[in-house]
Amino acid sequence: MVKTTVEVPSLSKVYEASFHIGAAVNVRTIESQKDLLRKHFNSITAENDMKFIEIQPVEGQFTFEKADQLAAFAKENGMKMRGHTLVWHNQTPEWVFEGADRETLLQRMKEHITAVMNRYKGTIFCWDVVNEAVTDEGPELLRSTKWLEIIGEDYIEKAFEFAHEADPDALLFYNDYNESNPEKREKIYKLVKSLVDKGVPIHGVGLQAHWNLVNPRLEDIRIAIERYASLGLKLHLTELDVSVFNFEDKRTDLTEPTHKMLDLQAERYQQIFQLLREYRNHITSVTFWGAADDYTWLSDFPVKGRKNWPFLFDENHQAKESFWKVVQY
Ligand code: HAH
Repeated sequence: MVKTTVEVPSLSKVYEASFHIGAAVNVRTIESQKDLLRKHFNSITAENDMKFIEIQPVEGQFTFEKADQLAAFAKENGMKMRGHTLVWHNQTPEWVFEGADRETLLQRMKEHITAVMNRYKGTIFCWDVVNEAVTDEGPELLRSTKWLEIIGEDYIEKAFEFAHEADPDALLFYNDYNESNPEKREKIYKLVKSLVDKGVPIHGVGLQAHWNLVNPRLEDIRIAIERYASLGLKLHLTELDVSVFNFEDKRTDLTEPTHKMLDLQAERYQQIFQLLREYRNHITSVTFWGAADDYTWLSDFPVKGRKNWPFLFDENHQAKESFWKVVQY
């Protein structure tokens, strides 16, 4: 039997007692996915529109228009909003680093953080203050970036201090991907622990959770959750998606997901959410990096133009098998 819309429960209501359910959005999807977002999600994150290059493309010229539209959408619909992101090596304009010594760059960092956080005070309850500062492999802990090169290792704690000064009520997160990989997990742990030990105002770890049908292993996800939770910080899944392509799957010709993919995805989502429910005392927010399969960044990453179907809702915003496995437990 075909399930009709009325019988579909609200995802965020089902999870109300456990954690917020979020979606990454942009100015197009708050229109095209409006009904779906309102029904199933009680939190949003700007996919791109609050990144440095979008908000301050030229020094001192703040372009808040798109970010404002997203913040207004959150307010109108009584949704929470996560802020993404203040200090990152990507999507940051060149001018930020041009001719900068340590003091100049710290000043530019502070001005940006203060302006952006002030504007969304009261709307945005938490910020990914620093994104992806840790290396994926090799002996170095910190990724080689202009922030590190020009300011030095304390650029991370400075970012958190500026953020805390700008909005003392905001929850401040360190956010990263490959967060469940054992080698990178220990690096992230080490970095965050050093911040906590120094008394830096940090309140949570964001696990991006860009996962696929088999990787990372469920057991590695569990260990990562326990490891980060042992620091006494809140955990958010900040960018969850489950790619239907495993690393070795090189097909580029699919116009729809195979039945096998969708079955495996449903089973995977079931296992993931069962695990997340187990850790609901630590995990307070679970955000998908999109809402439905009609729009996902994965259709351009890592293979440009290869369509992907990573969410609980299909291209027509209908509940997939994965959805039912997540809400029926
Ligand atoms: C995330 N990086 C970013 O946090 C987010 O801002 C962006 O929209 C999409 C994904 C994940 C990532 C990457 O950008 C490059 C390599 C690996 C992982």
